[in-house]
This record gives sequence, structure tokens and C-alpha cells, in this order.
Amino acid sequence: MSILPIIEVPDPRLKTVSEPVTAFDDDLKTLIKDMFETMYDAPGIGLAAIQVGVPKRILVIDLQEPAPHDHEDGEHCDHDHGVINDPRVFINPEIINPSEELNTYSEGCLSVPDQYADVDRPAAITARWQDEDGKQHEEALDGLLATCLQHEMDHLEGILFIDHLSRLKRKMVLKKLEKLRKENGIAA
Ligand code: GNR
Ligand code: NI
Repeated sequence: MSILPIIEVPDPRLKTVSEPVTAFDDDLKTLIKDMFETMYDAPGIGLAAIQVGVPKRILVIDLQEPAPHDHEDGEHCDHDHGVINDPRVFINPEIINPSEELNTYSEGCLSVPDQYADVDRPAAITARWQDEDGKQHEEALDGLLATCLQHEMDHLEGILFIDHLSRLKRKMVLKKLEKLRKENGIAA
């Protein structure tokens, strides 16, 4: 298992249109394991293969919900709540019937580090995809999972969340990132 380097803007590889997966073999399974390890390490809730430089239609997502637990009203609480992991793999994903209703979510991206902006996307979708054994799945999705899957599917087309912003907003985000990198470069 290995943590892979995540490529960042303005790396031109992020604009690649990724190719469908045709071989459901051990190399694919190894890549998926490495993608999960890389995503958890980052940390992030999703990762597309192109973000680690592999132009294939492979996504991993884990929304890592905080584990539910009860507290008496007003009880002080500073123990480790832990998380419920829900690792999901989407290979060759498609969206069938996006809702007209939109959801706005403040999105971030491991390839545009520490930058966040509101993006509107269909609130509900039906997704069709294959798992790592090539088996077909279909499921209706909404909430953060629908948002995240659409963000990840954009990566497969070479699209980043900042491409959904106005040119001015996109420029501001990229400028802020450039400034942060310069400051960190001096600090290091
Ligand atoms: O970690 C991530 N968080 C996130 C938040 C809102 C909408 C989408 C995402 S995906 C992102 C990880 C990433 O860059 N995936 O491509
Ligand atoms: Ni992203």
C-alpha cells in the first residue's frame, strides 16, 4: 500500500478526459487501495484517479460520518467520537436522471488546496457504475454523496469545481492559492 502524490492546479494533467476501465484485474485493485490510503491521509472525502496522475474512470468516496452517540443535555464532551467509515468505489460512473432541484455546497478540492467556494449541482441523481469486480450497480443518491460524486465525475472530464465559478471568482481563488504557496515557500 502506498500514499500517492496528489497533483494540483495548474498541472495540465487535471484537464485530461479519463479513459474507461476495461481490465478488472489485480492492478486495478492495488490502485484503488492506494487511492483510499491517499484520500484518508490527505484527508479528503473523495478522490479521482487523475488526481494521482492516472487517467482512468475510477473514483473513491468515503463521507466518514461522525459516529452517532448520545449525551445528556449540556454534558461536556471532549472524547474521541470516532467515525463510521463507508468506503465506496465507482468505476465508469454515469448519471442517469439529475433532479431539476439544485443543492448548493461549499466545495473544496485536494487539487486546489485550502480553497472553498459555493457550487450548485443537481440535488438528487441516479448513478450507474461498476465495482472493482466489474459488477454493475445502480442507486438513487442525494445529499453530500450526490454532490461529491458529481464533483468526482467532473474530474473524469478534466473539470474542477472552480470551473463552475465566474471567471473573476476563479481568478481570485487561484490568486489566493498562489499567495499561500509563496508564503509557505518563504516559511519553509
Ligand atoms: O475532500 C473533498 N471535500 C469535498 C467537499 C465538498 C465537495 C466535494 C468535495 S471532494 C474533496 C476531495 C476532492 O478533491 N475530490 O476530488
Ligand atoms: Ni476534487
